[in-house]
Amino acid sequence: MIQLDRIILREIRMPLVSFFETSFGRTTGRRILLVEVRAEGASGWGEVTAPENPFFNEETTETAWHIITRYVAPRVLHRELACAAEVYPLLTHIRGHNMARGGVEAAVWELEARLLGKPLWQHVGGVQREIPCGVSIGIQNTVEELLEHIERELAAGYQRIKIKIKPGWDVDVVERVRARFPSVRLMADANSAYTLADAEHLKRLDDSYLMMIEQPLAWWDLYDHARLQEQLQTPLCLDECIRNARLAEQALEMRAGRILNIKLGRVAGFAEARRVHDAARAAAAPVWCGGMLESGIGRAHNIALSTLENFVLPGDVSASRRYWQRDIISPPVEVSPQGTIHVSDRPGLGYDIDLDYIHSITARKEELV
Ligand code: OSB
Ligand code: MG
Repeated sequence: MIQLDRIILREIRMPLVSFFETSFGRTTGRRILLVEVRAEGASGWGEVTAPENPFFNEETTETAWHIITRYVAPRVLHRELACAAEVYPLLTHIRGHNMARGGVEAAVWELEARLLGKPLWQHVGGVQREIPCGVSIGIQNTVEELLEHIERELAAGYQRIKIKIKPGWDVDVVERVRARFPSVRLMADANSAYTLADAEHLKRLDDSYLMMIEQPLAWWDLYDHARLQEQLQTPLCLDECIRNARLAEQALEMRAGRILNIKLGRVAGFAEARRVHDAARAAAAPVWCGGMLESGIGRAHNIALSTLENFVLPGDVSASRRYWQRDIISPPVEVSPQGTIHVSDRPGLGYDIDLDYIHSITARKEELV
């Protein structure tokens, strides 16, 4: 049984070591909400993965602050929870805002793991001790710069390269990357930059034998993804569209894609992420773990999630140093020369939280009791 006596919400500001650009815009620094939940004198930590602007989905750092303080905290504080898995159903009355809900939900899982003295990855049902890693490389100013970035990440050992595409930065760029790196495991992510009217253009990507094309069409549109998939040889992978396990089942049933990217925040936490994972496994579809430019706390949660059995493809979970001069956990997340992360056996998150550093970059804080 868990009974939360306090939730502490902090907004931290962290500059990225280099800008990250997707089809919807460029990010140079993050405003991240950290959630600390307390019970029995112990703390659990979570991260809200909502970005600064509502361009990925409907959420932002600001909306998440509002939803957690006003609606999430009152529903979970002081309530007798049999286990962390009970948080999700308590919050379904709140429509959408999965990342806000998921930040709190994941913190409760972490707290529960700590109270049990178990590593979070084992507590959520993980089985893999070492996870395969890829990188997501944003849109660059020139193709030469993109090729240099790819070169560097391959030298570091990463097992697959994902590049961001948008109209005007797509087929030609992919072809040049493919020509330069003929045997690299390569994929492209469009973040909803196209419509079905672009099908003929997107078909040209088939010649570059990508592992998959991620979320080319609208963030809410499974139907058109199915129409597009039937015209493409390259598998589609869904990101934005997969907000819960039922949508995952429907997507796979209607063949809107053959692969799923699972993001903890996007599906409102570990309980639903596991159900999405199980739905994909039942449909024989592989999954991998997506990223949202997380700090070390969200990153550690992504590592735990990636240890589940059907996470068979390299994810967007990579070393802290690719994002931050200094991370808020220690040690920072490191990637082996083989492009893997070794999972920590320590209880909970598996990393120490650098509270002094968090304190120094906190822009606002609220204690909910
Ligand atoms: O679509 O996967 C995405 C970053 C921000 C928003 C959306 C996405 C991404 C990434 C980066 O691809 C993944 C990462 O390195 O954290
Ligand atoms: Mg994506």
